[in-house]
Formats: sequence, C-alpha cells, structure tokens
Amino acid sequence: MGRFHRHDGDTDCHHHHHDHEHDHDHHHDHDHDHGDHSGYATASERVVVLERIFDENDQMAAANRRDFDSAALTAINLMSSPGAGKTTVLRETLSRLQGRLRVGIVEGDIETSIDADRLAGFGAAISLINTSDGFGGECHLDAPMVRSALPRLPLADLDLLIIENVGNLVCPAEFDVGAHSQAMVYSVTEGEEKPLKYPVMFRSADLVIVNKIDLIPHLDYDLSLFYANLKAVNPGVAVIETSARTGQGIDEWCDWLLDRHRSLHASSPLGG
Ligand SMILES: Nc1nc2c(ncn2[C@@H]2O[C@H](COP(=O)(O)OP(=O)(O)OP(=O)(O)O)[C@@H](O)[C@H]2O)c(=O)[nH]1
Ligand SMILES: [Mg+2]
Repeated sequence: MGRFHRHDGDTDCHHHHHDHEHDHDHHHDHDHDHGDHSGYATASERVVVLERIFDENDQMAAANRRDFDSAALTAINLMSSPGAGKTTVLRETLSRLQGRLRVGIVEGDIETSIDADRLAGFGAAISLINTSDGFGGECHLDAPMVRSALPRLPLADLDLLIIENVGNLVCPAEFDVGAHSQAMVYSVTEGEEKPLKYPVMFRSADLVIVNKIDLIPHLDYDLSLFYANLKAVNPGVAVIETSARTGQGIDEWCDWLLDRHRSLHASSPLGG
C-alpha cells in the first residue's frame, strides 16, 4: 500500500512552487535572490519546506485512500515516461472491462484534453487535470491534485479508478497520490538500461507493463537484459508483456486489475 520511495537528494520536481489554491501553509516567497538556484536561504530551510510539502501530500494521500476505501474502489496510479503507451493501453483496457468493472479515470496532463478525449466513449467516468491550470504546470500528479479531481467522479458507483499520471519517468514516482497500487508502463523502445538510470519509478512499481512488445523484431533490443536490470532494482516486481497495438497481454493486465480489486474489496458486488 502506498509503496513509493523518495530521493534522498534532489530532483527537479521539488523546485516548483506548490501554491495550490487550497493551501498556502507552506507558501514561500521566491522573489528575492538568495544566491542559489533553489530560492531558499539555506539548504536546511529548503529541507524543512520539502518535508512540509511531503507531509501535506501524505496527509492528502491518506484522505484520498480513505475515500477510495469507503467507496470500496481500487485505485491504481499508472505512470510512465511520455509516450510509453499509457493511454493506448487504457483504451484497450476500458473496452475490455466495459460491463465487468465500473471504471473511472483521472487523466493527468500538463496541457490539453487529448488523452481524456481518447478515453471517452468506453463508459468510463473521466476527470481531467491539467497541471498548467492552477498547479504550476507540474511534471507529475500529487495527492492534492488528485483530490481536486475526485468531486467530478461518482466514486460510490465505481469499482476501479485508474489515475493516468503525467508522462515523466522521474517525478510521478515520488508522490503518493493515495492509490492502492503503482503500475508502470515501460516501452521496449526506451532501452534496456532504463531501470538502472531511473530506478525510483521502477522500484516504486508493483507491476511493470512491458509495452510495444510488437516492435521488438524491428529493434536492436535485448529483453533479457532489460529483465536483469529490472530485477536489480526491483527483484519481486510483477511483469506483463503487452502490445496495445495487437492486444497481446491486455487480458492479463485486466485480470491483474480484477485480482487487485478482489483482494482489496472482496465483499463488493463485482469483487466477490
Ligand atoms: N507499436 C506500438 N505502438 C504503441 C503501443 N502502445 C502505444 N503505442 C503508440 O505509442 C504512442 C504513444 O502512446 P500513448 O498511449 O499516447 O502514450 P502515453 O504514455 O499515454 O503518452 P503521454 O500521456 O504523452 O505520456 C502512440 O503513437 C501509440 O499509438 C504498442 O504496444 N505498440
Ligand atoms: Mg497518455
């Protein structure tokens, strides 16, 4: 539950303003120049601010999870680098789950409703968050952003909520959004070494979807090397090979989602 890992050091994600409309508790004025690039007077001031941001995030994530649990719905945080195939996999997923699970989507993008529009028409309730719209154009979703999307969804009438995070291989993994599981789409076009270079997301994942498997014949790509690298950072992680293009593996992913829902909410009508 809520397995995610934070960097001990810095990534760029933390440098942004977190002046969400609902909370100005940790708002700091960055207008004056402290002579470093972070905008904080000292490194320890910066650490204090970051801790406060994460504390607030975790409290909000816990509130989201409570709301999901009281609605007996299973929430999945779906992350990947840009273009790995989250939306394409989700289109295939929604078409297969129609009539089996009541699905909601939180669609996170910096700008545009392109992906939200691509997921329309499959009977899923969709709530779009554009992070450029009041959230500073952030490269990830955090718990307050996800919370802001929930009033637009009929939570009590849903079994599964899939949160399509902003395409980014680093920042989304650092923020607990209140999901029960973290799933990651990795595309074989990204290269075998990515788990080693970007370990945080691969380590945070309960499941790695290895997508675009249909392209392997056209690539100079060593799948077993990828698996060795993945194992080095997350030994026990579940893996499903998919092609959102041919449909390979999508049923297995749907079964994984159904299993997650059953094990979390066994007493719900569709879960039992
Ligand atoms: N050949 C092939 N192409 C795929 C597959 N999955 C996705 N694509 C293509 O990859 C491109 C990106 O897919 P998206 O589904 O938009 O990726 P995404 O992760 O949602 O992208 P962002 O939301 O921008 O991060 C599109 O052109 C898809 O058609 C696949 O399994 N095989
Ligand atoms: Mg997408």
